[in-house]
Amino acid sequence: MRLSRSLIPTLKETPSEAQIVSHRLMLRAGLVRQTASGIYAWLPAGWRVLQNIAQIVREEQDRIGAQEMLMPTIQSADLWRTSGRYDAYGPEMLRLKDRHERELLYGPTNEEMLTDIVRQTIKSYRELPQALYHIQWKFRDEVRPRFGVMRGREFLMKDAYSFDLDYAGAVLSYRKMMLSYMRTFQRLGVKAIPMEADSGPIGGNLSHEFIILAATGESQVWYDAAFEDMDFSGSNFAHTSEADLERFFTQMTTPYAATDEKHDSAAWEQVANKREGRGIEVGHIFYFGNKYSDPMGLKVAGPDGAQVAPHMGSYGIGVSRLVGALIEAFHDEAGIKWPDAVAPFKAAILNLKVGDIACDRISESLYAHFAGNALYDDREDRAGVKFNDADLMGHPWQIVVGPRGAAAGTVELKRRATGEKQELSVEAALARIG
Ligand code: P5A
Repeated sequence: MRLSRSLIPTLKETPSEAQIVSHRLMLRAGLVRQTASGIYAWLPAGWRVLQNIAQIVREEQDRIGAQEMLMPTIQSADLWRTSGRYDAYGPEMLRLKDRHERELLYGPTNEEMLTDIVRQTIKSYRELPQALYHIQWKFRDEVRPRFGVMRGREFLMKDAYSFDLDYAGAVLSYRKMMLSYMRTFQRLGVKAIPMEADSGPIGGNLSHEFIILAATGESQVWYDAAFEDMDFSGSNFAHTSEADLERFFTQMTTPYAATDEKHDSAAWEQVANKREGRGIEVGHIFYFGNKYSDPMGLKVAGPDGAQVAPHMGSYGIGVSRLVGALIEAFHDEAGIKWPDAVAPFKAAILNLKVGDIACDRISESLYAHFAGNALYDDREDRAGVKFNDADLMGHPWQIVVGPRGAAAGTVELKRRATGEKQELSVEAALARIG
């Protein structure tokens, strides 16, 4: 993208409505704009980040055999009456009426809808297990939308649903999903600790939240320092056997970790290396057995011919919340420091003298080289403005093309994460970026 023709409205001033750093930086870096309370438009750079995160989530869901689909945002109230949740869900649910006075709602989650689809399509235990997911907008009329996209009213969630014949199968599905989540967060460059959690309006009796540590997090967390030393990088869990999965699950759930809701002072006393802090909930998984299959009449023929209600679980990742959470984890005073895996652009090309033949030639050829994955700052602005904006936007690499270097065929390459700068030939710079 050429910055002179892009809608990336960076701001010099700190917007006064933003209380936390990620919200401030999202507005200042031109990633989002609020269009109504708790509702955001994703501008081009923000949308690219959101899609990059969604793609990593998608790949890790696919890796454990979950199937991607897409369900609508608008759902019928009658569907929710069949599970008993239409009234129970309360004022967080946005209720609508169509022109025929039929009651609809903007989906806060999709347990009912998928249970109904599976009820109509799956008849035998031979078709189980099934795991399905979609990445779709949700609406929850939060009392206090705040912190930008972290607690929005409309937000993007990856929600997956599993259907198994029995408890043992459902536990396996749950563990696979936990594994997939750990791999997802690992790829995003953050450490998310699974913590035992209450299941709230989703229901069930086995539930874990995935919490990223951050000073501005909404949850108070208590955890064992053992989590700080855990590292899954380099491990390949693609074909994990049942026994491996059990070992992994035990490893992830044995050290103490809890949020306010589940904190147990007696158990906490026993922890040798205590850590406390604030955290952001980026994912939440649930096993809830027959909570939906029973009332909604989802049954399949079991091996002995008897009709059985499948055991279900649901598994959420806050895709849009993760954009904020990642910025909380990766920033400095100057702006965002995107991890390579999610950055909107791999590199920024800073042409310090637009109109200079050598600067223009090198910048244009670099721009062509990145084939859309670079932001070319071709504005006729001062160098200082370009440096500040590039730091603010957080591209992993900055390639600075100035007249003196350009005449000699060199550029300055800056790594945003470390601040390290090098004067290199164009070829060497490209080789370094890889
Ligand atoms: C699991 C998938 C569910 O809804 N049903 C389908 C289950 N779980 S959850 O914990 O309520 O939500 C899953 C994740 O979505 C994110 N999230 C939000 N993100 C931004 N703004 C919000 N208002 C919001 N509410 C939930 C969280 O990351 C949560 O873990």
